[in-house]
Amino acid sequence: MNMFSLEGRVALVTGGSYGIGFAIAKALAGAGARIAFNCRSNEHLQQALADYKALGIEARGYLCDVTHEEDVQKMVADIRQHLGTIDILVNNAGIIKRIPMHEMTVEEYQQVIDIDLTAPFIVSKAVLPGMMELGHGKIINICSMMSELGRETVSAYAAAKGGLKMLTRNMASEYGQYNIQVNGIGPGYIATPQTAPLREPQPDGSRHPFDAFIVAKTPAARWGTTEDLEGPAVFLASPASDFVNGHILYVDGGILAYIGKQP
Ligand code: NAP
Ligand code: GCO
Repeated sequence: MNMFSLEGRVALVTGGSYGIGFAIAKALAGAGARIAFNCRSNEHLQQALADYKALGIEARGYLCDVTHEEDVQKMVADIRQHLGTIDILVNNAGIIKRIPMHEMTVEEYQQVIDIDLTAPFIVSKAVLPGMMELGHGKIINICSMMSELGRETVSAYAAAKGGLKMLTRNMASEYGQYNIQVNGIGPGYIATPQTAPLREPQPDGSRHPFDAFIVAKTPAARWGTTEDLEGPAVFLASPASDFVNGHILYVDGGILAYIGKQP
């Protein structure tokens, strides 16, 4: 089982202050990795540091917007100085804007693209030289159902996550020769702050229609939890996946395999 060990490894999880990123960082720490994470809000940062500490994890946190290349490079250099060269990068930080495309401004569209697609390029570009020096590395890009499917109001997000799927495959193609594996995790619908608006009860107390829709569309007949992503993340971050490259691992309870229940 030591093929799943991350002892001696240094992991950076972007957007690791809560939600999916926090769960993945917790799992990587549980497998032995030293953890660095970043976010934009000092309030989130301080709360996350306390939350990690409560789990016995001495995480190193950074206030850093992943779209700011200079800040990202400074963060990577500081991690190298205090924890060591980054072995594992999880490009998790992301946002969504749910706006009908004909009503979405170019600025709103661009902000989603900047964070969800360009930032994984920026952060990966900052960590790849160190991984090439090490002679190994793991990059995990957090994709989405929207890497494969569309739906109303999420045009920018789907464009970004579709692009992230191909960025993942291209990075895998370009850096496999350096023993760097680049894969994606495609979560299904996971209960986090990002999807809270899709689950909250209606003003009259009734169930959110999207909540019922997703449960019906999922063979597992439930929303995913952040814990559902922990094992897949450890697998793709560990030597157990050294010959897995360019793969998007969908952790979706079967949504992509299922046509849906007859009404
Ligand atoms: P979330 O609850 O909204 O958390 C997002 C995290 O990213 C927060 O820590 C946030 O902290 C950070 N962040 C956002 N923009 C950032 C930026 N520019 N620079 C640095 N940090 C930033 O989201 P989530 O549900 O955990 O999702 C995490 C990732 O999984 C995203 O890429 C999302 O697209 C993807 N995903 C989510 C689901 C789902 O159902 N929840 C499914 C598939 C994929 P600050 O606001 O403090 O910066
Ligand atoms: C939405 C949801 C989804 C999830 C996730 C699904 O509005 O449809 O936010 O996009 O976040 O990406 O995999």
